[in-house]
Amino acid sequence: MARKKIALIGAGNIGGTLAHLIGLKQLGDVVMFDVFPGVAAGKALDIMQSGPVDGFDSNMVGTGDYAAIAGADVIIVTAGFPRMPGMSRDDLLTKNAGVMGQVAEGIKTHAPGAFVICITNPLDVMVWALQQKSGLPSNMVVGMAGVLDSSRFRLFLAQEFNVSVEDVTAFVLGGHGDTMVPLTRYSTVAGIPVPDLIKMGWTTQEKIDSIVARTANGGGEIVKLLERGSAFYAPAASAIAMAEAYLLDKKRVLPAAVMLNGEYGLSDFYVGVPVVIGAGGAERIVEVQFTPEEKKAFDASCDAVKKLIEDFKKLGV
Ligand code: TXD
Repeated sequence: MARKKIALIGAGNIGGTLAHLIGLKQLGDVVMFDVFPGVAAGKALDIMQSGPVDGFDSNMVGTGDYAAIAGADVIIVTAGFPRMPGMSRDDLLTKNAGVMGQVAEGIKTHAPGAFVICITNPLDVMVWALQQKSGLPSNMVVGMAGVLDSSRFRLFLAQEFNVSVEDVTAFVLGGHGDTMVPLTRYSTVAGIPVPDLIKMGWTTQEKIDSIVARTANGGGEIVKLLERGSAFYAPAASAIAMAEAYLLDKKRVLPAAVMLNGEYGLSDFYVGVPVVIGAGGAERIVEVQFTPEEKKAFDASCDAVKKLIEDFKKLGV
């Protein structure tokens, strides 16, 4: 069986880390596209030169030509501009909207059969724009944020309980970052829900509240430390988990930004919900029952995403 082909649009910090992980996990060959093709080609060659040491044979190339992504099985999009001092959210929206237009055109023309994972911020509106502009079926275009948010939540919970991260599951919904909605009653240690762990004296509600706040601000905490750029190791690992679920038809249940088509009584925009990812892309959206409090938080998160989409539409890009 021929190796799978994975195209990375954007060869920055996340793009380079994605390529390295794809090699180490032997997921397939890599094409890295960037407006700076030399950066893409340099990273591709550098990573490929680690293959003999680490034992992988992935072919990796860097390019500034969209034709090279032809026939890609998976495309991961990180192309775009980060927010710089003095830039408003609208400035970022306008700039990255333009980028998404080019990326959508490239995908539509050269790899319309791919499973597309968008990472570029502001995530929920960018993945929506990418799907709308490319015209790909919505089950084949998803956004990565929830896997990262829940991974951060799992780490902080594991540290609080002094148990392995492997035994902690976390459940988050809603938009990326600030408006993320963690459902603590569905977050567990080896199946024991967090509210029960509070009753068992393992932690307190106050500690859980501060972990939730730290998780929602997880990206900001890293930006502050790095001073130049944003998180890239955990975001890359998270997108790879989604790509693997698709390529291996694992049918994993992962939180991802997907187009709602009546689920949760909502339609026509992307927001983070649990979804089954397998060979059919986003195969099935999981609709959980909310308590009134959870419903309020989820609605507020959806309203924030919808407002950003409206702002985006007003830009007329
Ligand atoms: O959870 C999440 N979704 C996120 C999102 C977590 C962390 C970071 N998140 C966002 O991912 C971040 O706010 C950015 O919007 C993206 C990519 O982050 P990265 O750290 O990789 O950014 P870089 O290093 O600036 O890389 C961006 C690359 C860079 O090489 C540019 O030259 C390239 O994008 N770029 C383009 N490539 C192709 N086509 C166009 N038009 C283009 N414009 C810039």
